[in-house]
Amino acid sequence: MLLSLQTARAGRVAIRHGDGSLTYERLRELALAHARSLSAQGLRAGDRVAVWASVEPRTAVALVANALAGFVSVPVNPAVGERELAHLLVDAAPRVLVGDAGRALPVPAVQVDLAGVRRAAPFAAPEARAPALVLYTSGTTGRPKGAVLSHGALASNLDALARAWRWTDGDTLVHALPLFHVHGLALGLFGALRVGASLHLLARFDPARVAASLADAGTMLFGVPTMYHRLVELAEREPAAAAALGRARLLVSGSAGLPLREHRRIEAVCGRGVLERYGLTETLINTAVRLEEGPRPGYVGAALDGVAVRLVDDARAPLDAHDDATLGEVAVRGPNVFEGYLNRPDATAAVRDDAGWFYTGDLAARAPDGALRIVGRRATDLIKTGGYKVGAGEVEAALLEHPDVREAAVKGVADDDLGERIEAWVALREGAVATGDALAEHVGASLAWHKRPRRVHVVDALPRNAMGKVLKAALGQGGAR
Ligand code: MLC
Ligand code: AMP
Repeated sequence: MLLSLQTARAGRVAIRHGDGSLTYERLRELALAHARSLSAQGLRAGDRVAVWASVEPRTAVALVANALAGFVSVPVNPAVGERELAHLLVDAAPRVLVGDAGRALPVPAVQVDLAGVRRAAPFAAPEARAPALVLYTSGTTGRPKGAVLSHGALASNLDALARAWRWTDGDTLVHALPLFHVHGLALGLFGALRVGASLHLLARFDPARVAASLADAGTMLFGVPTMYHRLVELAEREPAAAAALGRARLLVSGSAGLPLREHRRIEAVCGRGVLERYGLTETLINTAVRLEEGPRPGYVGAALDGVAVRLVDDARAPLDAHDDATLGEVAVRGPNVFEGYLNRPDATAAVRDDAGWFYTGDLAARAPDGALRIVGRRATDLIKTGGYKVGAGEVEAALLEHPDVREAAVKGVADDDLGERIEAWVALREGAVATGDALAEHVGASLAWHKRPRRVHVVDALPRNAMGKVLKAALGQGGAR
């Protein structure tokens, strides 16, 4: 069972948010009551339920309710754009949407009742292979795909992480991540609740608030590199923030590589290093630096218990090298690997072979002890910005939908804060007057806010080779305004 919520000590706080908190008992009671109300509306285990993933306790109740009852959660980014939301609702076809989307949608809306005190009967535990989550993730082109993750994948992965980090019910996790991706939802929310820890759910990431929460009772922090970058900038100015970071038992970074420079700055300012772990939406977490090892800047650790990791060449043949130099694509097999993409057997077959190996697209070297060093990825059209994966093709398609745009090309540009920042180059139609800012807004409204280009360069024409293919490497190399 993914979440039982019954093993925590009496009175233990599961979730603290603002001035309020929910104990484990109360969370279970509210979640069971909510799940029973969905059953009364005819929902059955295996049915999909969209959850408007605003960061607040009622979202946690909805997600926990689905996990307890076997309904499949499809979390929705509250900053989702219209085009992306329409695609998700058609593709996932949820029976209901839980939460307040603030607009009329072609799916019945249901609210979580936080006031009721009704005892509701528990549900039979879902099977290990039963789907628990559908998480939407971008590819290089096309619309986002729904990765289906099972109860067993989540449970086994969280147990392996708990062992790697000695994560226990004595911990308090400071949580400032979105609740619609693996990092904040699977690891942060479900992970904390599975081990019986407390979760301090912050409404949004703000470095000062994170530091205050660590200074208060937090023992561990999960963050993306952009968050650590902003935290170290604060800690270098404010000794109290540095002390708060230093007090934490465990600082973990993932979703993108934490640059060596930031590792060193953090250790220098607070005397504590950051452990990295490496994962994907489709595989959950594959490798992690263990607590006993201590920080290991540049490395994401060795395979988690139960997970098989190998490096393969371009023909997907395994490479034996453990020399920290030979590069191969990371392939993964184990109970953590997803069930496939919803409605997309073609896309699933492209990334997972018949023997169950999942091909990540990430390039890495392997040290003699098995620790991986991620050095890049195969597809340059995949951008990681602030820890979010964004396909260049998806942003280009959104730009091309704007009536003023004739051609568009998008790429990631190195950025100290975001890792990569999305930039776009567009040529306008005859007589069109759209500004770069207006086009960026258009993408934000159509897709999700984090997918908007931070800068749109309006140019006369895109650089192309003799075959007519856009030369992305040449973008921004002069000529572009
Ligand atoms: C938001 N804003 C809007 C808006 N939506 N303004 C106008 N219109 C809209 N529709 C506002 C916000 O309120 C905010 O304002 C401002 O825009 C900036 O928003 P942003 O640019 O999106 O945020 P930013 O500061 O750049 O965010 C940095 C960040 C964020 C680190 C907080 O990138 C983040 O949360 N990243 C986490 C990504 C993640 O969880 N990845 C995991 C993927 S799973 P104001 O005024 O409030 O600042 C995975 C597997 C694994 O990768 O291994 O984990
Ligand atoms: P997503 O599809 O959003 O789940 O992103 C998964 C991708 O994030 C992986 O394929 C990696 O490229 C990247 N990633 C996650 N964790 C790390 C890490 N610790 N170091 C480098 N890249 C990472």
